[in-house]
Amino acid sequence: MSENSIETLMNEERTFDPPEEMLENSNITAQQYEEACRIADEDPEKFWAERARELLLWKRDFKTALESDPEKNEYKWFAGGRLNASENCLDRHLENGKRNKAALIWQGEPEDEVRVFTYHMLHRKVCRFANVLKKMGVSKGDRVAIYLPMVPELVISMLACARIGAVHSVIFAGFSAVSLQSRIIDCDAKILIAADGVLRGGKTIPLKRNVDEALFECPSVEQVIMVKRTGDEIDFIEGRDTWWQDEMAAPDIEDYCKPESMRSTDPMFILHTSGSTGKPKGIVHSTGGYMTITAHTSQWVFDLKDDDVHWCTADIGWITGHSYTVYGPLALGATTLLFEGVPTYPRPDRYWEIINRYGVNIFYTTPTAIRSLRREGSQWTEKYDLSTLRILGSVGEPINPEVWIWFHEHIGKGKLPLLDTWWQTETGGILISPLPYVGKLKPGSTGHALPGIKTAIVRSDGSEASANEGGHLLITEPWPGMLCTIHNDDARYRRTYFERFPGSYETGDGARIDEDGFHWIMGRLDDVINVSGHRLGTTEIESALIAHPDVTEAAVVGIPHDVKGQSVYAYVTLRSGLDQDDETRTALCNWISEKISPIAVPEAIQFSEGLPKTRSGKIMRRILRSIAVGGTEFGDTSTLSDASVINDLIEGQKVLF
Ligand code: 6R9
Repeated sequence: MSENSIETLMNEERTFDPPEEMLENSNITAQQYEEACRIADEDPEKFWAERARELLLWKRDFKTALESDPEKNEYKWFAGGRLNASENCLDRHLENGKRNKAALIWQGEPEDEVRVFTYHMLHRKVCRFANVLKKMGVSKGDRVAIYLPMVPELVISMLACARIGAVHSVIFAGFSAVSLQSRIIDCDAKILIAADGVLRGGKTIPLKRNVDEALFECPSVEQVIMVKRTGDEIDFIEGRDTWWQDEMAAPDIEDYCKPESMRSTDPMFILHTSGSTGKPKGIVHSTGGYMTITAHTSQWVFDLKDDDVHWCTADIGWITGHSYTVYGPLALGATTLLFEGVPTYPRPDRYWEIINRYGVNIFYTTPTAIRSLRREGSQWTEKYDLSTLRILGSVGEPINPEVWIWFHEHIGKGKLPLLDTWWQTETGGILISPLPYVGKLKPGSTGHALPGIKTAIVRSDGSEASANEGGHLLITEPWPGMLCTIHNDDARYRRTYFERFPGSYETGDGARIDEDGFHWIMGRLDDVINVSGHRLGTTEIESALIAHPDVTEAAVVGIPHDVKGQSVYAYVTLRSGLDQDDETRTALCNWISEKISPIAVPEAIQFSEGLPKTRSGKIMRRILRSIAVGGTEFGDTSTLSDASVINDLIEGQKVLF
């Protein structure tokens, strides 16, 4: 069978209608949606220009929506326009009646630690911290690295950078010293903002050691501003380190800082991608395009109203937290919730307790979190009244239909729209997603591309795939919020995203579009397994395994096979207390044969208690592939959230063969 016919065997047929009673008050009705699609088709630039003007405060209007140079793959959004992201998220709300409403609710890991900032309070803190940065000599265009846990100072630091036009580069606090160092060096940061430690699952994890180790070889960093979180003893390096609270309390720091007038095309931040493959890329986003896509999608996809409490559980060290904890909700003047802890501590009801406590309206999370909570059982969800919820969202990896159904049934009570949103660090905001009150939902599908976003599925030779045929997912027209480049590596930017399929942006994901125009993401293309010429998406097999009542988590990889080219190797986590024996293996093989096809039946099933995941919850298949073939070299494992699972997996593999 030719390489071009990526086959997909997933045939999910259940559909769910949007709740009609909500339609009336929604930000976008079915009719408005049709109209938006029409305008966006006829004149996409006009569509985006209208959205940008409607959603943002421009200090100077832009001349053109898009200036493009396809030769260089340069796409400049809203050129000539001037704005400031922090002013858009804060100042303008002070004058429109929101001064005293909650902008940010922070729930610390300890249940009694809560801090609430009104727009007035957040504005004042951001201005003061912006003045601290200025006093340290930070100016427009300088890079500031931020290595903080999920505390309010993280949000304040980002907005303060945006206020003075400094480019922030947030580095996830779970990263090791090595990852921290390579990211700081890559962006050449002048200042580092860090904390003494992190509270996680009832423990404290030291951070300052990583800082000192990383800064051994980061000559660009002049000062380190330290936030006190755990209070643990740290080595304080006089002259280089200073305390956040001392800097903020200094008598010469004023309460107001004028927002810098930024060009729409000026870089706003750098964020390194998760590093599941190769050297991390410093994705650069520009101000006007990025702010437009985050505000736009918050308003349309999440139907966000300014009296909503919006909770995105993703860490801010990841793009989802940037766009949907910080910039999107604050640009629209809503209340955003920031949670420091983990879903299962002190009990597996933590998420549901928080939703109940703060009356959360929109809840956006990851399949990994939902899978782990599903594993704990639905009894935890039943303890709380979750009736304030209006919209549920999922992001980051394919959500298996069974997990979707569980989330929809137990949290959405069988009626709330559950939106599976597809996007990437590079895209800035959501590009493919259902809208909550428009059209049907299909569990496991990310729905249609949003108005103004054009997608295509192509075969390896660039020809368009037919309906339901899997292939490369491309975005064929530029959109606001698309990355401007890879920091310091324009050539890699062009090579990675535009070389293989000229004229389009290559996402690196495999997908198919069904006869109704719904997108089904099959996972990264490097996760596709080719068994006897049949291309099987890892997701499909994993979804089928997870649909088995005994299984809570599964990951599959391809391993070389003499006859079939590749065969399927499955890692399976069973519900607690079940027998990890050959009988269960046979049952699972029969199940796969029945649910997908005999082609997809795993050659080997290894039972495992945990899987290697990045901090953002993505399974590192590279490591699983290596373990499956008896390998012991795993390359860079610094992005793993828990490296100890590797040894257990190696032992498990040895027993199997
Ligand atoms: C936002 C974010 C991007 C990659 C992307 C894809 C996977 C994201 C998904 C999804 C299936 C979804 N991905 N959303 N896969 N369904 N709804 O996750 O950004 O960390 O850059 O990852 O995540 O493979 O290419 P990022």
